[in-house]
Parts: sequence; C-alpha cells; structure tokens
Amino acid sequence: MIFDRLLVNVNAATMVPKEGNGLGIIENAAIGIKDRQIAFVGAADALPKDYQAGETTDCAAKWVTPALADCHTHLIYAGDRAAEFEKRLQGVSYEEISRAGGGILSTVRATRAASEEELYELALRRLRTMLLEGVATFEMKSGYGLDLATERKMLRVATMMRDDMGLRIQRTFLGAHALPPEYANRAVDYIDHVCNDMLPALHEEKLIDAVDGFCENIGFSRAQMEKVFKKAKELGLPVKLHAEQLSNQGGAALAAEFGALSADHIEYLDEAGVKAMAAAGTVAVLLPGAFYYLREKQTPPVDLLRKHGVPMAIATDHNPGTSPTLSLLLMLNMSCTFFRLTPEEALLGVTRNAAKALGMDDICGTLEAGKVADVVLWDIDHPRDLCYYFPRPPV
Ligand code: DI6
Ligand code: FE
Repeated sequence: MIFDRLLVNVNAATMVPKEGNGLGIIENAAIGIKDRQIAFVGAADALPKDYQAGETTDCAAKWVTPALADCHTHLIYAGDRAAEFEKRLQGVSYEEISRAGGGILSTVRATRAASEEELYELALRRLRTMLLEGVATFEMKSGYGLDLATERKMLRVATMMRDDMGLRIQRTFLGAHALPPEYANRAVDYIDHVCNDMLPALHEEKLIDAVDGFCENIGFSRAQMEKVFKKAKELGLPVKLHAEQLSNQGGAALAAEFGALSADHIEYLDEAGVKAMAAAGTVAVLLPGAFYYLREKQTPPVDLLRKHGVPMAIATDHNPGTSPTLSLLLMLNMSCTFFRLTPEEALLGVTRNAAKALGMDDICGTLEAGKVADVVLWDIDHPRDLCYYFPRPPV
C-alpha cells in the first residue's frame, strides 16, 4: 500500500459505532491518505507490512475525528439584527417583530441590496471562523432573497465557495422562507411563483442540491409546503423542512411523506411525527442555538427520538435573527446541557448523522476507507472533551 500521508501514534474516533464502542474508537491507530481519500484506518499493528508513505505525521497520542459537518446554516446574507436583539430584550417577541416587517424581511432588504461580491466576502469571513473549529462540510441556504435574482445570487455565492474552498457544501433553496413584501397577503401566488418560476429556473441553472421551507404560523402552512415538495420531487430534488419550531403544524410528518433528508428544530414534534420520521429514515436536526437565543422553554422530544431510533444531528442554524453563533462546538455543549444528549450522541450528531442529514454519508462523516480525507487532529485527551469545554478551537 502506498500513501501520500500517514498519521501514526494517534487515537481515532471513527464515528462508526460498534457494540460497546459508540464512537468506533481505535486506540493507537494509523490513518493512511491517498489522493485526498482515506485509504487505510485501523490499528497501527494492522498496517500492511509493505506500506510506503510519502510523509508520516506523529500525532503525539492525540485524537482524530472526521471533520465536523454543520448541516443547517443560513451563512449567506448581508446586514445584522442586533437592534432586534435589543428590542426582544425589552419584551417584544420574535413573532411581533416579524409581523411588523422586521425579522427575516429586514435581512431580505439588506441581502437584495448587496452585490454578489459583498455577499461572498461576508460569508467567507463567517466560513473562515467555522473552519477554525474543524468544520469542513456545510449546508448553505438561500431564503433571504425571496425573488429570483437574489435567490440566484445567494446560491451562486454558495456554489463559488464550494468550488473555491474545496469543501463539501450543500446548496439549499429556501424560497419558502417568508412572504416577500411584493406578495403581502398573497401567499398562494407566492408559492405558485416559487413552484412554477424560481424552482425550475434555479434547478435548470444547476444551483440547487436540496429544497427547504419554513412551516410555521409565521411562515408557510403544511398545504403550501406540500406544493413546494411536490415540485421538488418532480425535479428529482431531495427535501427537508424547518418544522415544529414554535408550534406543531405536522410539518415533520409531511416532510417524512416526501422522504425528507431531515426535519429541523422540532421542539413541538409529537410521537406520530417521530414515528413518521423513523419510517422514512428522516434525520432529526436539533438546533440548540436558536432554542437558546429565543429563550424557548420546550425542548425537542429526545426520548421519543431515541425510542424510535431516529438519528439525531446538531447544527448551528447560523442566521442573523435567531442564532448568530458561528460555533458548532458550542452547539455540541448546548445539545448536552439543554437537550440532555450524551456526549456520544452529540459527537455523532456533528459527524456521521450530520452527513446523513445532507445525504453525504457516502462521502464524509466517518473515518472509513473510501471517504474523503476530511480528518481533524484535536489537542484533547478524549472525544468527550469537545462537548465539555466552552468553545475553543483545539484543532
Ligand atoms: N427558522 C430559523 O431559525 C431561521 N429561519 C427559519 O425559518 C431564522 C431566520 C431569521 O430570523 O432570519
Ligand atoms: Fe434555519
């Protein structure tokens, strides 16, 4: 076996669960990399006798994991919402701000006004911060344009970033995020515009990897989302949904009906919805940053998700309104403290299960031969340390 690079004297959390070893830990491991792919993972003494390595790195008995994956972000936008944060502290609710034309629509105004170059620069700065924490796989949503030109601009920025940075990036079309001002009180017409104009055009331009929506009383109804999902399926695009964040709309069950990759937030999800997700293989994406920032009280039904074997992922939901964090490591910690995940569940939630939520589990998310060599070396004594410390970048 010939490797370009070989990591030795290292402990590996492969994230391939084994009986009694949920993180698939291999102590004193070796990892061989060839052509940017993992060619060998195993105990060092299982290395083939005749191997050759271009470069060998002694990892000083520290730990490697697959690079982390942030499977739910709104990383591309202009402006900020710090003034709204201040208002909310004075007692005005997220819903009230949203109904008064602030909230998502204020970010839409700023994003429409920004050039493609400006948006790219802003997103790149955020991305670079996340890279410092070992994140190499991202989801990036549109949804702050709500018109064809701006949705296109956002998805083009995500595409350029993917191609420039050599990262794994899923580009998600979130046209059904909010009702734009030019369609005020015309939700039916807007959904038709999303389905008949925006989705087909942007798909034709090869800018969409997945389709999302905001199913909520301040977003779109289940029936409206169903229309969008039907169109997505017609075009052969996978779907996912912001579901049950502030109320139970039956969104997760709808998403599951369409074989969704994930249902995200899900604080208000009931057991019927959990069962539907389990049957469809839909991943539950938990977003403790938004839960924290909105000072929510209701936690997602983690016990039911466990009971029915629904895989759980964790993401930042980075966005200017409800989760302005760029720290996936902090989300690891919060998923343990707020949602009572075990460190093992949390770690699988930002690796293996996050990759599954992106439909990328065949290429990343675990340390296995054949996957991309997205490998992070951490200055820690045990994988659980990543959940324990407040965020610091020990990469
Ligand atoms: N749910 C969220 O958490 C974000 N979008 C959504 O549908 C919030 C987006 C924002 O407030 O700008
Ligand atoms: Fe979101």
